[in-house]
Amino acid sequence: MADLKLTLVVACALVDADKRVLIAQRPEGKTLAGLWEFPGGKCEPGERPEQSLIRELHEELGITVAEPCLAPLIFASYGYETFHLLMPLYICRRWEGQVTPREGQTLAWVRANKLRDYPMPPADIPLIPHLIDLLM
Ligand code: 9L3
Ligand code: MG
Repeated sequence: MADLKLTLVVACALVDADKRVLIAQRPEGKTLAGLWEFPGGKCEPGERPEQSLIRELHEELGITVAEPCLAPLIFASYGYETFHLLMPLYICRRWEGQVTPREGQTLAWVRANKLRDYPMPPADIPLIPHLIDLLM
């Protein structure tokens, strides 16, 4: 297999008081439009992954997360045609501000054992059992 560019993307499972997880449906015009994902995005050069995730959560959802509230759970790894995606999933149970879709996404709070009802990008799907183990 050809050497693919490694892309680090960070993602977060926000968990509410009822142990439901936030997923976001990628809007029209973006890659993977229509699929439901754990919110997050690309880690920019020079950013630590936690800083990227805090930035992405603020940009996409309007919330403020303190770094100690991010706990790493598991890494996803997926080979797309043109790049190799490496994606740590963090859990976050505390944040400030109201979760608001700021980029045209549709949001859903879902129990971990119902996540499979939502079509997800291939990188996100193997993360589901880890959330079920943690939350159910
Ligand atoms: N991606 C997959 N699952 C996720 C996230 C946040 C991102 N949970 C993929 C979609 C894109 C790439 O990573 O191919 C970069 O994400 P974005 O910057 O378009 O959100
Ligand atoms: Mg994103």
